[in-house]
Amino acid sequence: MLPTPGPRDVLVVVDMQNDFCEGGALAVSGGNALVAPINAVAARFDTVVLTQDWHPAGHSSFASSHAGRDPFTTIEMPYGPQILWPDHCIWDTHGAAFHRDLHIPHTRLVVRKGWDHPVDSYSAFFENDGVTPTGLAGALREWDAERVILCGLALDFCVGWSALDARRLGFSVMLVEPLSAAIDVDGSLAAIRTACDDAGVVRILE
Ligand code: VGL
Ligand code: ZN
Repeated sequence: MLPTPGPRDVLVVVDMQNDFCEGGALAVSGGNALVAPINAVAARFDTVVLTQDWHPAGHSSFASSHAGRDPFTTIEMPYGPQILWPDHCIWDTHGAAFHRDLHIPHTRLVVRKGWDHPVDSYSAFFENDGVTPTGLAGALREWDAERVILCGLALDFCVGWSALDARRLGFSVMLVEPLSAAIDVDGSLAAIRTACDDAGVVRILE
């Protein structure tokens, strides 16, 4: 069960965008069904942050940017291994827009990530090079946040990586699994659960 939110709790709703929901370019099964319960939970929090995956056309994380490469295969980037994805969340397209029924009018901050052509960004805090900040850590510190509660898409990538970085930054972290859905490529779901458990992320299971 999610505890009653306190004033130093921040809900981070990750990538609830058309391309990650059914019918989208990188659809995560179960995405649409999360919208209503996320709206309901968000209404209980004073502070809500949304993240938005936001890529330029031809982004380096797209398989289509690498001749002969298929989506869901891995290549070596200067910053390490990178899964190649179908083209998705291209800025200013319908796919990059938030789901039309996502309704969190008191959202305090929207963090866009993945906008830099050569570097992908799963985490809401750091790009996939592990060092380039998005700015969210600074905002949370300025707000004197203590605990970060995460949900959204996809559990095994952007939600999970954000949870691990939030722990690394010293926040208490909860990942709400019933308000998240996974892509699950090559064991990615099991891997992120293990990593979260090892890092002290509290996974809320119901
Ligand atoms: C995501 C793959 C590529 C996510 C974003 O939101 O989990 N996954 N871009
Ligand atoms: Zn992306």
